[in-house]
Amino acid sequence: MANRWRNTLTTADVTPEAMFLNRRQVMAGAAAMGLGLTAAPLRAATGLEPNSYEDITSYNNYYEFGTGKEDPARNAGQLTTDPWTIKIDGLVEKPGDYVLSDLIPQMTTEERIYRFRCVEAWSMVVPWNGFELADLLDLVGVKPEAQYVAFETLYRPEEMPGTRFPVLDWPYREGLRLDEARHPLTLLATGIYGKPMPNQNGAPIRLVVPWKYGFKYIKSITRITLTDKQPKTSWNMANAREYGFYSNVNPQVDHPRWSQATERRIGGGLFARREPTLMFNGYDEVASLYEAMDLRKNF
Ligand SMILES: Nc1nc2c(c(=O)[nH]1)N[C@H]1C(S)=C(S)[C@@H](COP(=O)(O)O)O[C@H]1N2
Ligand SMILES: [Mo]
Repeated sequence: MANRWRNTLTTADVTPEAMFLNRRQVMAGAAAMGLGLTAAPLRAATGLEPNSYEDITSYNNYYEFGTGKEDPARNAGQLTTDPWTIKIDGLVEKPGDYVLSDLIPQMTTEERIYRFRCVEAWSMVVPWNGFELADLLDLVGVKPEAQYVAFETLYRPEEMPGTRFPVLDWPYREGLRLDEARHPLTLLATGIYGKPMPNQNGAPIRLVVPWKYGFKYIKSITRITLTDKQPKTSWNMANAREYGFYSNVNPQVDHPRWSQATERRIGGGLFARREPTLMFNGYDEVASLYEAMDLRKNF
């Protein structure tokens, strides 16, 4: 695609493991020269040092496995994720049940290190592995009448203890406008840190839309529907006043019950200073998608 988004960073640049090696090398050289150098400037230069694999896979939201942050890691292991098919239907040229293991080799997979901002005012940085949703949409052929993409999570009560409780109207549902879905930042992720997606993070495949709040990142996707109507979405159905369809990260539009101006970075320690939240989570390149819209009304 002509407008593929480019990420010049890989985890090799910024992982704690790489930092450790790098620091050792720098320190060895520095010691020889009698200088007290450390590798700290590398961290500052990127601003995107990923959270540890441990943080990313132990502090989760996945209500099908319980509403506590530790419930998904504890309960999602029982989910069967292989074989996995995704039904792609609605306004597409080639509808069908697509087997994930046949689909992935046809996609250009890569690593993307993105900021992640949950609507609950915490954040992480995650090195995702995945492919652009736009490439899948091109493969199945979107009909000209389509304006939105709707997504559904698997609903399998016997493996999902959290679905016994009517916290949300199962299955979990999400949606994007077609131009958002086609944006080169938007991914379908199949892994983290180069490893297959852990169940608690949405195995085997989940959405990543880095300029939106985390609840848009629907996990364990089994259905993708192209439609001409704005799809129903789980959190909006549960509480339309608190959770809008767009859910773009926006420090100027508070949640009715808390401020969105700042965030707490997971892994920063209990007394770490809160960081300012950035408009569109820092991904300014999406601003043109919303030029004609009042983002207070379309929150
Ligand atoms: N199916 C499903 N997808 C979901 C959720 C969920 O409860 N069920 N929680 C959402 C919320 S609120 C967030 S913050 C992110 C959390 O992703 P993570 O656990 O990988 O950090 O997943 C989103 N996707
Ligand atoms: Mo969230």
